Amino acid sequence: PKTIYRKDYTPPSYLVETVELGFDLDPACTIVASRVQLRHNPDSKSRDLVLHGEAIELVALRMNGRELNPDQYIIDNNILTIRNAPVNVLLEIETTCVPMENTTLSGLYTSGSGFYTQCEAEGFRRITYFPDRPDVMARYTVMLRADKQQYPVLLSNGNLLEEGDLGDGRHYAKWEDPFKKPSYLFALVAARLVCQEEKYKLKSGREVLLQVWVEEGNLDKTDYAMQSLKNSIRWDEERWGLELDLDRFMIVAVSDFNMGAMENKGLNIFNTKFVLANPRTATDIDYSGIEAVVGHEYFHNWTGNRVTCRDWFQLSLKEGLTVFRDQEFSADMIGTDSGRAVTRIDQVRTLRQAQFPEDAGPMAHPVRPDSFVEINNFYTVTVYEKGAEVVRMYQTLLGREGFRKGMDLYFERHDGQAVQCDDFRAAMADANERDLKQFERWYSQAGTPVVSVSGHHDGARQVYELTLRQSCPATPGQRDKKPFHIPVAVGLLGSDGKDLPLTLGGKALGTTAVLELTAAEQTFRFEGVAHAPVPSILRDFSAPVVLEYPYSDEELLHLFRYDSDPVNRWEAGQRLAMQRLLSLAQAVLDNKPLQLDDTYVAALRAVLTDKELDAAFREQCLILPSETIIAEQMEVVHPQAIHSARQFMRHAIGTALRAELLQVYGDNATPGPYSPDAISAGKRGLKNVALAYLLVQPNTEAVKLAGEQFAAASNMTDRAAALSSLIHSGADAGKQLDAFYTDFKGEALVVDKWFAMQGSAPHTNVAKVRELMKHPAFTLKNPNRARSLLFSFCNNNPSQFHAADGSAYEFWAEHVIKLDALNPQVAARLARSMDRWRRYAPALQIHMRHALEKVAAATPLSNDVMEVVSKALS
Ligand code: HT7
Ligand code: ZN
Repeated sequence: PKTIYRKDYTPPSYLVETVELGFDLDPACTIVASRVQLRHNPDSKSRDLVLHGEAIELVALRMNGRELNPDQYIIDNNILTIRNAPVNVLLEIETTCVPMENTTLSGLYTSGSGFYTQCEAEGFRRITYFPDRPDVMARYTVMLRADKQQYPVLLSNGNLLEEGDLGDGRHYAKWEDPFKKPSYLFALVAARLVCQEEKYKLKSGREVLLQVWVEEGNLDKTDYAMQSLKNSIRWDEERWGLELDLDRFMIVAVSDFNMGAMENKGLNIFNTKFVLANPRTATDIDYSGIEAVVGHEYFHNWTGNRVTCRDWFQLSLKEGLTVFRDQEFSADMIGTDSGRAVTRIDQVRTLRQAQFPEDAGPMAHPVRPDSFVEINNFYTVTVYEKGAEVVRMYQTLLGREGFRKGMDLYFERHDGQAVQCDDFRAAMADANERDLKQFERWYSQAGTPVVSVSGHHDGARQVYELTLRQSCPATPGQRDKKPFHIPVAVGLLGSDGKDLPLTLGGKALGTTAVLELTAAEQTFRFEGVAHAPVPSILRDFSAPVVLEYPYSDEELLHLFRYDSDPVNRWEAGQRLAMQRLLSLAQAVLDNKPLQLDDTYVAALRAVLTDKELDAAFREQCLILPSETIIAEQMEVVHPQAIHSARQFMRHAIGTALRAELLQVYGDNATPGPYSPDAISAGKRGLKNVALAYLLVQPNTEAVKLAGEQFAAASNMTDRAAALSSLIHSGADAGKQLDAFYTDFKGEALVVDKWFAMQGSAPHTNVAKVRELMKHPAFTLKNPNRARSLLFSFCNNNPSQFHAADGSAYEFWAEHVIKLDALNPQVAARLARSMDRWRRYAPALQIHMRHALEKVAAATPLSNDVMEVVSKALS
């Protein structure tokens, strides 16, 4: 497979002015007719007109009214080239495709009884021949024709121009998108759907029509998506001054979908998982996912659609920025400082759980990659989540106001354009008259920087010095790294736990100072510090780095008790836990007795029982670092030892704090009608974490409690948590599992939960997974279902996935290959479960290598999977 390099970018030889598309929709053979008006691009020297096309049949090709014979163009490797084309070109192209056989879910495909499209990143070429690249922006008019009975709803981007009957049982709808857009934002839907709709008044007074389209029977699950959409529209107006530019905005839910959702102009297409919710079927986490994803796709309308990417290497320009925007939206929707901190803690967890490992593994790449084989493999936590951290750092460095000025200038300069990450950085720098040259390294250098800090107190001079050193580990293709521009937010705590006022170079800085670390080593001198303080470093996780500081237990306990920055308060608890988890894992390996000290338990007890603290924050403090996060801290990973250590610690906590946990369990009931608001969700979260601690191992009292909660639950959060606790403890939950399935077998998203809970339970071995795969509800064809069992097992059940005999690796290889034949994008995601194989104990590595080699040798194999496994093996 061919590697594509960022440095090889050349402008398109032809630009497209208008596109008219006609679809005769038929699952077995859809005819696509396109009329494309092109013009030579003066920025290009080439007169070769290049069109992409994949998995489609060319029926006819006319240029400027004349049929082209096969000797007047070349089709090679999915590229159609017309050499030496005239300056003005009208192309008329007829192609066919087979939506019902399109299991890749890219391009035009069928799901259930409807047609749907997914064109990002390179799906439009699976619909028609076209210069399918994001820097070719055009105006689209679309005519849809289909059987009226089967496909009563016909949707595309923009505004509905007309609709009517064709007389032969078929009907049509004509749509026009007034905004020019890249082909990846094209969408159509033809299906039997119903919608919740509402007229909504923008701040300007203009009225817009909002619609949420779902399959019949799901209309009782659209309220939250609609509410989230309205909140998103209002928030974008209020926080950024950005208005919805269309008269109509539609969301469509589809159950077969590769990712979360897609921001097609005016016609967002969503995975049902991020639309459908009612208290009976959806958990608090589902509700907050819906809010975030509805927001995310809506915010793309400006950051992605109005201003788009020049090329796919710039993906983080839209994704990092839009994730940052959805994170801020979710935090603002909660509205309290403590709620905001809880959302931030979640973000830090995701970074450590997924992004740091990616940045240290074979697929490590900069936020703006330099090369790829398959672009679909680069919709990563690095591009999305680290990209969002990079955007957040601008805000930390420039302040909220400065950041807003930068955003305003970005839109002023680039509305309607396809641009680069550098253009965003330039807008931030220019709007604030700041030099952000060095900041570019966040885009160009992969790897997680390490910031090592040491502190020195000079009592005589009343000076406290912090010396910061930065380094960054080598990553594939990048050995030596230059220093980053890192904002490090710091506070100093006195012995009473209060923040000290900070003075640097005679300047008073309040109680949190943002230090700008730009050199390999820098020392900052705080003046007027009478006694040695405890430093609280990297407050609010001000940069995506690993912080090293030789904290003593006493210092961490002090921070865990007093830090005014809730993120660092939580962090101190995580460090205390991590130290213990690592020692316990070593003790397991050395066959030594396991013990948990009272000091730690007492610190946890204090947080658990502190009613001044929000329930959601207490819940976060109670959750121990995951097995994956612990593994990242070990030189050689022993998954069973990690699992035993963590289980031991959870059991010890559950036993020592039994009385307090029971009290908290009782205190945090949420009687009355279900509401997904942050306070209620926080209470449920704390209550259910308490239940999980009480039920680390089966015991009569806790099994009874969980059984009662399961039976009496009035919402899915409590029901699923009770069942999950039972299954994860190893208690006999057969009765509840059957009841759950029987009650919810008609709700696909709940059945996904049923599989996922079992897939991730530590008692589920590979034989059990194979058995579950024989269940009539299991299918590899639906990505949500495949993810629910296979991904849960391979990614969230480390002690079983890494079984000593390598049987689960074989299972993994077999299913990566099977999935690849259906859906390479999903297969490549599963392939990534093995990324960190070189860090495991040697005996496991042998099996892992063998499994990777088996996949690499499979034929045929998609570029998607080939890229992942070959990078893992190299
Ligand atoms: N921009 C969207 C990306 C996306 C996607 C990419 C590849 C294959 C399928 C896909 N579905 C959606 C989603 C987003 O970030 O908003
Ligand atoms: Zn996005």
